[in-house]
Amino acid sequence: MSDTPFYGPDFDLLSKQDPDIAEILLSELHRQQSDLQLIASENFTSRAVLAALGSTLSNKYAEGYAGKRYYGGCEEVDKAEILAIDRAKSLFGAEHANVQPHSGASANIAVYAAFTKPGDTVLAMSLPHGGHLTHGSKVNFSGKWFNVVSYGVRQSDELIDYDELRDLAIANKPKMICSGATAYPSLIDFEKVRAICDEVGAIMWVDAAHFIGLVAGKAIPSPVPYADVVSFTTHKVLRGPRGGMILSKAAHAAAIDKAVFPGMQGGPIMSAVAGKAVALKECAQPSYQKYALDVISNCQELAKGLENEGMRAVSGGTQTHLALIDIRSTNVNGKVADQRCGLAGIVLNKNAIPFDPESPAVTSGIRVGSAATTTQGLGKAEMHVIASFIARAIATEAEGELSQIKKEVHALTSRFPIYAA
Ligand code: DSN
Repeated sequence: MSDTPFYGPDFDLLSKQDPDIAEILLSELHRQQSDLQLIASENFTSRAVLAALGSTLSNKYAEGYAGKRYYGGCEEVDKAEILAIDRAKSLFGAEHANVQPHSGASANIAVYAAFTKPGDTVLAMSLPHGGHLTHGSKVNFSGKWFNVVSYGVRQSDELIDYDELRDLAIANKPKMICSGATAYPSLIDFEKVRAICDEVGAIMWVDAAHFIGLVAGKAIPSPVPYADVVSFTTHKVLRGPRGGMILSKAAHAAAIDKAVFPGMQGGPIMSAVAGKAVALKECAQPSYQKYALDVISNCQELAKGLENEGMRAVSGGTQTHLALIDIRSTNVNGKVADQRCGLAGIVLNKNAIPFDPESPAVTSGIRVGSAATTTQGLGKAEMHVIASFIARAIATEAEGELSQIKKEVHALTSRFPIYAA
């Protein structure tokens, strides 16, 4: 296919063998290239990572760990896993790394398995205040199997209330305290959380999925020196392959490794493990450190732009890669805003704001992130253009105007090509 230089000869082969799937791959590439990707948990991984993902390592079963596998023929994949582990330990200054979790949720299941038993009490951030399903939602294993007590943010400033957290910890004596969220735009005070964990004898677990890329780029403080265990995904700001990872103190290494395999997973996805190694090498470059700083400044600019358009950034702005926007001033709810933006070629998600009067399926907010657009090369000026696109899209249900915005979105993204020839 002449317009798919990115995919190369293997794509030509696929096009002949399975045109249906080839067409989907092509359409998805075009969607990612032309629309604005503002989902805070997404990014554009490098071609080098994609090459590792699409490699023959996908064929290999490697249950166990390097040098202690349950299958023969693991000499080469062992090398990839050892490189990934060494790079993770070096990048984050961690005593131990497990690079096998298939996803963030898988990594979190392993953390529960390593440190708790069903029925134990765990303290974690409530989902409506920005937490995650695996932090105790009643529809998730965490909420079904554990006694999860939730903490939230203060209504006055929408920041974590560490006094409330300490009071809850003293009252409930949790086995483990989880910090980390999917929609919290501010930094977490890990020193304070460590002090609370020490006071009540709890394991300190940080689910760093959202912000670990900013830590890797040395743009925000690291939880690694404080936490017993840090879990995360590798595909958000970190810009690696879809997958998970766990860092821990050396004292917890055996428990973590046993919890991942054979506790929770069988064979690791070795192509993804190799992809993680590639991404970690990229993250150690000075250019990635600049990227991480740019992600934050772009997101701050986007939040300012949306505030200039009359919307309100939760907690007054952002110190990270994501902003949570209260859009009640527009008289449009999150669900409708999400749909209208989608029709205008702006991909974001509706999101509950703290103390949201609307249901989780409707919400009063949107969440925007700058990881992907920053990879694409957009800067501060473009963030203000994006804010005006979002404001115009939310304000109209007219198909003509939404199509017009989409044209302008595509004109903008065409100036910042990704995965180009
Ligand atoms: N689904 C991710 C997010 O969008 O934040 C969290 O796992």
